Amino acid sequence: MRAQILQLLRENFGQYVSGEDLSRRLAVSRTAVWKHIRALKDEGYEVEGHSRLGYRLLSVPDLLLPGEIVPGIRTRWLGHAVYYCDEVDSTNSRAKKLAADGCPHGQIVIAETQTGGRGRLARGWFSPYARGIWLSVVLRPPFSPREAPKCTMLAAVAVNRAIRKVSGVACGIKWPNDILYDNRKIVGILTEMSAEIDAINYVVIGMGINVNSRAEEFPPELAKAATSLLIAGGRPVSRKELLAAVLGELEGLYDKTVLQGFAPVLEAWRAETVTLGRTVDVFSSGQTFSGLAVDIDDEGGLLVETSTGLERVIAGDVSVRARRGDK
Ligand code: BT5
Repeated sequence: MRAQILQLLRENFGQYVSGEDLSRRLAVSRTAVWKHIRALKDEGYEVEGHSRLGYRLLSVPDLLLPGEIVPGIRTRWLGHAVYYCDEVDSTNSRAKKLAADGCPHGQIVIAETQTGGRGRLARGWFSPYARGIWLSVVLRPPFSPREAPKCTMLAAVAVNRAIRKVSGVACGIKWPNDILYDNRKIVGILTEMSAEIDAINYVVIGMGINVNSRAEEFPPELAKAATSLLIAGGRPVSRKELLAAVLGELEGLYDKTVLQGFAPVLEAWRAETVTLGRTVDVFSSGQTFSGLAVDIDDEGGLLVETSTGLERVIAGDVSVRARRGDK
């Protein structure tokens, strides 16, 4: 009901729609209309009421409220079930609970801020209010559990494409789960899974995208390592548009992967990575070594040529050494 009222006000943006008209078209009492209007105002919609003329919408909040994002989502199945909250501990933790309770394939969880946003290995993720996209998607893929880590690569390619389309900012993917601009992190991805030996129950892909944070808003420990699309492109980016594009790209690439396997994802990943062909320092399972990142294998493992031979890295952190002339 609220969504329908909002839709009618939106269609007549800035113009009065009479309370009588709203109650007749939606077959509810004028008191019910008034209650929904009050709830919309509480959410941050600026609605002016006039005793004779009715209601008019003057501005919408810059939030990822379902009423704001649903009209822009053009997918077939991804993001049709939306769990939105103003604040949550972690969208990934919430998505895992929803998945365990049987939520549909394609469910998404979005929050304006996270109080306990997570990276890998219990690291934190800085998630300031309404400045980024803090998003988790629940998938129930037919892949074998061994293939699940490649969902991170799938998401990285999809997010990178969406960023380029919506903001024009060209970023690079760093193995295994970051998107960088100017060697600073703009996106982090965290894939978590519940599986039996031979089948996946669900995969939750969490994506943190720094969209409109200003440089001075990052905490000191991230000041040199993190950036946002606003800083990179020099202008604010619509979170709503970017979210819709991320979901569109993700759905397209996922559907293709179900039909064709991960080869197209790996190929796209290779074309968009900043890791291959570079000297890297690897920190993996308590080991540290350096070498030339030469390729990824079919499982998404990173192949690094060291002075003692070829090493295969399946998990860990990699830092890409700056080249002479890099900023
Ligand atoms: C990641 O881990 O990069 C995965 C981050 C995933 C975050 C999303 S947000 C929605 C969903 N819900 C969650 O709870 N998580 C996901 P990792 O590679 O381990 O990197 C973590 C490190 O990145 C931290 O230790 C910081 O150094 C750095 N970091 C933290 N917040 C950042 C930010 N906003 N931008 C850039 N770097 C950040």
